[in-house]
Order: sequence, then C-alpha cells, then structure tokens
Amino acid sequence: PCMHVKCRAPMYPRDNISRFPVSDEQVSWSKAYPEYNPPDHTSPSVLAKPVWADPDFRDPAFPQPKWNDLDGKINRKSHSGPYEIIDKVPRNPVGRTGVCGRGCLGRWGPNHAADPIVTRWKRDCRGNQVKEGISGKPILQFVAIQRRDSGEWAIPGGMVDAGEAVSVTLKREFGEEAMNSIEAREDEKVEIEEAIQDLFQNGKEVYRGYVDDPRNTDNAWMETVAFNFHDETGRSVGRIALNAGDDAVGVRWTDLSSSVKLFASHELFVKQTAMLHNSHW
Ligand code: RP5
Ligand code: MG
Ligand code: MG
Repeated sequence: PCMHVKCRAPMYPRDNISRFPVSDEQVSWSKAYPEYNPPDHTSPSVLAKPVWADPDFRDPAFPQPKWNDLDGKINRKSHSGPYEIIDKVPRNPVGRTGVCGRGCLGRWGPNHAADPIVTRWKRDCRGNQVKEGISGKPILQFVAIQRRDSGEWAIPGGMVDAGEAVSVTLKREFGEEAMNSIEAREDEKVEIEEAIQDLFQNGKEVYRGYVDDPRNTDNAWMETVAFNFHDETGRSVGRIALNAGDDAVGVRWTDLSSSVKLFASHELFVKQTAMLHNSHW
C-alpha cells in the first residue's frame, strides 16, 4: 500500500483527540521513532459494544480471533496481504497514524467497505455527449453523496456487514445513500430496486485495498473494493431521481476531472474510473 496522509491530520475525527505528530519520513514502522507516544483512543460509540464492534482483544479475558483469516462471518483478511500482530492486535500495514486503539472503527485490523461508482456520460439538452474544451474528451459524471459526518463529497460506499457479499453491499449502500430507499414508498422501492438490479449486473472493479480514511489508527483501518457501474445510454439509473438518505445529506451527478475533491482516497478511485472510460480527467 502507498503512503497515507488523511489519517495523519492533526485531529482524530468526531472525538477531538489530537494525533501524535507523524511526518512523511516517520510513517514507516521500519524507521525508528523513539519519542513516538500516540494516544490510545476508543470512541464512546465503540465502547458501547454495538454488534459491529469487536471486544478489546488486548484484554486477556478475550481469546485471540482468527487474524488474517475468515473468522466465522467476519472477514479479517487484508486485501494487501498478511498484516502483523503486535502486542495482541494488528498493526496498520502502511505505518504510523498518531493514534492507537480502534478510534471509531469497530474491528481491529481491516474494516471492510464497498464503494459503488455509478457513471453516465454528460449530455446536453439534445442528448448529445458533452466534450471538454481543452482535452476534447467526453465528460463522465458519477453519483457523489455528501457525508453527514464530515460534510465532504464522496462515493456512496459503506461497510460490508458480517457475512454479507460485497455485491449486496454495493447495491444496498447505493440504494440507501443515493436513492433513499429506506424512506421510499413501496412503489418507488420497486422502481429503485429494478434500476439498481439492472445496472449493477455488470460492474468493473477499479480498486481493491487500503483506504486513506481519516478514521484509521495504528491498529484499525479501512479497506474497500470499488466497482464501477456504467449507464452507457443514461436510461437506467441515469434517469431516476437521486435522493440523499441514511448517512448522506446531499447527492448529485458530478463531472469527473482532476479538480474534483473527495473524502478519503475516493479521488483515486474515480480517477481509475475515468481512465477506464478514456474520459476527460
Ligand atoms: C471509506 O469509508 C470507504 O471507501 C467507504 O466509502 C466508506 C465506508 O464507511 P461509511 O460510509 O459507512 O462511514 O473508507
Ligand atoms: Mg451507508
Ligand atoms: Mg457510507
């Protein structure tokens, strides 16, 4: 995995905990950093023992789970290969983050998510593809949501529930966050379901691995599988009204270009998508 930056921001999100400073040169575990003394932080939401959170495996009361393996319904394997267990807990494969413990993440080690990147071509009022002036390439649009937690624009992704197939997470999260399926009327639910089923049959994987997520710690981190679902004619999901729901407060079709600013490593995933379609970037 490559360098992480967003999970070294001065403040840990939500809980106002200061991260121990880690410069670019101090990220790697192989580089000695004797003064390194990160705060041990677990968010109140995790301490409340919700179903999605692990127990504190540093406590001798809890036997060690199957690290680097499928542990019952919980996937504790990393997309980036085996991670190390130091003092009974996993160690972030990229390096130091300035916080140890789990922060607000439920799992020690990898916390698996899935990211649906839904795209269509930008069209003018006559239905013709719009090309960007300088590159001369057609402009691709993707569905972005605005996150309730940070206000940043992002891909409408979410956590893979225990035992859930990634293909199911991709559809569920898109429905919840970009189409507000949870609060839709029964007849609307059917229309949403049909459009998603149809478009999500053919996806292309554009990324699999570590995410530079602001919630990452030295012992817990986000990983994802990002899939592109492209509506070539604009007549599938590209036609249905978008509606922000669940942990999204806004939703819109967004033109892809190198100037788009997104949450965590999402810029990288949408860039891969633009490359895949040879669209303007
Ligand atoms: C990111 O967090 C992933 O890429 C995914 O988009 C998201 C999942 O977390 P929630 O949206 O459920 O907070 O790391
Ligand atoms: Mg969600
Ligand atoms: Mg989400």
